[in-house]
Amino acid sequence: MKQISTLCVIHKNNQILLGMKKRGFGVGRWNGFGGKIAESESIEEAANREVREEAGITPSTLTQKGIIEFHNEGQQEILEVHIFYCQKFTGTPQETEEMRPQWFSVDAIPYADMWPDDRYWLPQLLAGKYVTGSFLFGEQDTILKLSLSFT
Ligand code: 6OG
Repeated sequence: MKQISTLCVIHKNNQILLGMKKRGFGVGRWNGFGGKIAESESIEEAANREVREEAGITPSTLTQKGIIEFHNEGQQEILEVHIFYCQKFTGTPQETEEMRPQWFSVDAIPYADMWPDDRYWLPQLLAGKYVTGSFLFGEQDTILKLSLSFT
């Protein structure tokens, strides 16, 4: 089974906006904003909605910048995450029930407190590349295998 999800990287003035996940999947980690697609919306609409819901800002333009598949060892389910990039938005980031947003300099991204895959692709995305790839995770969020290409 394949589950589709979105993840948006917001980049402004040499900083990126990350959210500390306060509950649910990925709790205790900094991540971009995103989540599952609701029925009757496109993937881009979902990406836009998730940024509004989780960060309290409204993207003016969103550009798709990648697709990454996540697999867990011994599990059938595949998570297909569509990566979006946003440089223009309206509003000011607000803490929500799910996320506490904070700006980080691109030179001080808190990779140690993020999903372990991020360090492999986020720098390339910030350099303007389109990211395609997959990760296989084992126990305790260890990466067993990865395959990435940047174009
Ligand atoms: P909810 O469906 O709980 O949002 N996500 C991941 N992000 C990264 N960087 N690495 C992973 O490695 C991820 N797995 C899921 C997708 C889940 C959010 O977390 C992202 C969604 O944006 C396994 O609301």
